[in-house]
Amino acid sequence: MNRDEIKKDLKNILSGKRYEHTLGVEYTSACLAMRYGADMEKARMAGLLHDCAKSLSSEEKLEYCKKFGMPVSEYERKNPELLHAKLGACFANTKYGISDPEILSAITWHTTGKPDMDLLDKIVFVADYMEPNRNQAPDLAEVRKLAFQNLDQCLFLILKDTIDYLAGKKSVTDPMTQRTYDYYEKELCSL
Ligand code: DGI
Ligand code: FE
Ligand code: FE
Repeated sequence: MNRDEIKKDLKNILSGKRYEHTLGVEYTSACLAMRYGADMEKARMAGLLHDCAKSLSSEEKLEYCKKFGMPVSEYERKNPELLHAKLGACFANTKYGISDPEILSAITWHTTGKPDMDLLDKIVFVADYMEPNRNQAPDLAEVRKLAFQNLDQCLFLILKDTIDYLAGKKSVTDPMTQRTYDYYEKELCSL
């Protein structure tokens, strides 16, 4: 599908708010790609599709994982919401015809991050958190400024705030979110 066809489909399957968020992540990913010299078209496409599996119920998510033969960790089984990222990459590939591994990787890791992310992974991760329609998260002004100054420091601040937020909700942090945090803590401290 081309971008217009993808947008039309997303408008149909996502709620109005989620669709607006999706467009926000598309634009913000494009801006960060301009700043850091990433491929802008890939950034836009990854931003556009990152939440394409978000509207499925938890049961449907688990069902599709089975269908795609996608392994589900113990933690994901308890928090199926997290699966929208990996499933999003499956749909980007099978339903929307995206085969570019960098785009699929950015969609896959947009919620938890992962250690040693590629530039496009980082861009979509950060854009998802700070796109203009977001207004709940702490430190948003600082995150938005830092995003254009130092992408790794920005990434680390988001991970820290996410882990603090989850601790406040008494939720357990996904092992991958924690590994990502630990990796970037080490990396930034060794500079
Ligand atoms: O899909 P979005 O809402 O746009 O954003 P997202 O894909 O980053 O998902 C955000 C939610 O995911 C937010 O409520 C925090 C949650 N999240 C991120 N890391 C973890 C997590 N939730 C759990 N339970 N564990 C995590 O490690
Ligand atoms: Fe998401
Ligand atoms: Fe999102």
